[in-house]
Amino acid sequence: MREPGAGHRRRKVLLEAERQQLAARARAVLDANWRGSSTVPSRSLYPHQWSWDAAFIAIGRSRVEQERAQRELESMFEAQWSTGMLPHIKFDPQVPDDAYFPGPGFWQSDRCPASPRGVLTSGITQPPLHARAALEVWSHASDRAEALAFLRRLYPKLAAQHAHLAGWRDPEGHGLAAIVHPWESGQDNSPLWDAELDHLEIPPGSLPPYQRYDVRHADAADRPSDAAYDRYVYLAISFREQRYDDRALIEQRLFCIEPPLFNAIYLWSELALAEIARLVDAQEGPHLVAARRIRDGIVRNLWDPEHGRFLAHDLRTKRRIRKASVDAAMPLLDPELPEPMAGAIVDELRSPHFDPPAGVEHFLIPSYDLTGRGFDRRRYWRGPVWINTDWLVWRGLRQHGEHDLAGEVEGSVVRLIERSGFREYYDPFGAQGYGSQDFSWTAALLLDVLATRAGEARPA
Ligand code: 2M8
Repeated sequence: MREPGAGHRRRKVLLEAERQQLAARARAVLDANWRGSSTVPSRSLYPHQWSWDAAFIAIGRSRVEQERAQRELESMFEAQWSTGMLPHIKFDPQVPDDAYFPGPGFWQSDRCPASPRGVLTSGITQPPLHARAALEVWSHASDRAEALAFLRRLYPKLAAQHAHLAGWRDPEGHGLAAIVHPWESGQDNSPLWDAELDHLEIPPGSLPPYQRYDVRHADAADRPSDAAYDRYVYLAISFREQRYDDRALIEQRLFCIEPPLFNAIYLWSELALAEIARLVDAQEGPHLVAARRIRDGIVRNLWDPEHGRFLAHDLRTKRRIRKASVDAAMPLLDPELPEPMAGAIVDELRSPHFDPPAGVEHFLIPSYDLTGRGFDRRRYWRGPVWINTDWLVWRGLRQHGEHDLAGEVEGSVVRLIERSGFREYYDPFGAQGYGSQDFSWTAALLLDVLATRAGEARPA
């Protein structure tokens, strides 16, 4: 293994004034994206509320403003379906129809009996980071009584969200949750999903004409290809015909995958749910049992001993997807991940798959294997560095005592933002920013990193 920590990647030394200035800029981004009761990920590209974005945003916001952090999560849960499913988008009725595709007219959630009255949403979900976010909001709160009341209001909704995943998304009883669409993964355009999308046959005439609006707000070279979009739309239309009935979505097996990222977050949140249950005088036991099941599912079904790495498991082909992505590092979020597995993740992050030879200026952590077929340094989820996946891995590394690598990831986060602003994603080599500008989770998670660092700098 090579010497870790090329100079440009080490933990960035920040003067207090620089830290405060960066934090003020981050807060200004969040304030500009605030819409009265929630935050848009981006004013141009994503003008509604997104599910896992809301969780990241609440985590960062809780460092500076308890009330808005709570509001962010409570607003998102107004979109929850009676099945417990938390949709991946809650639409803002004030936003014109041609501001985002696919919008509410495409999803037609109001035709589904389980959707919430008077709130238009998508019909699929996203990684369940919300219980963890709620716990973070509570733990940073200055008004503890208000934070406890917030947890009491949210707890049954969070529990229903998890019960939906356990009850409907685990057809094989693996203890894991399966996703039915790349949009559910959060890493929509990752090469991880290529083979499954290629396998989809779109019957002639089944795809209505549609207009992409994303390429009006971002360079087409940064965004998914038209061929990928056709497949996303085809899957969503097939689900719409079934009124997004989970049983049908799972049974069809059009796209049905158990990814490490989704499930590691699910586990991390289930552990948070146990803590929340304790705080609100509910039973923590069922959540600890559920967490154990998810942990066993991850270790039994997603660990590939041959490659020494976690891999997504495809329920259609019954095979693991043998590709390396940042997704594979997420089981570090489990505090009880067996040490040899945690060690294998760290070794892989330091290998040429994610870390080019010393001397080449680069930033951690590319979203996809630098040596893999399909790697693209600028295209959405196919290689660029994303601050949310960096932040998740950073938290996981710290939890496992891997402070050197955590410091390098933190250094990359700070340098990327200093060089290129609050972008949606960044070139792992040139630091150039891509996708949207003034992107909310980039700003929010920087606030968390800076606050963590300030807390550590304070004398005990
Ligand atoms: C991206 O996904 C949306 C679809 O949900 C899109 O491309 O239109 C992804 O990066 C996703 O993870 C994220 O939640 C969303 C909003 O930031 O954008």
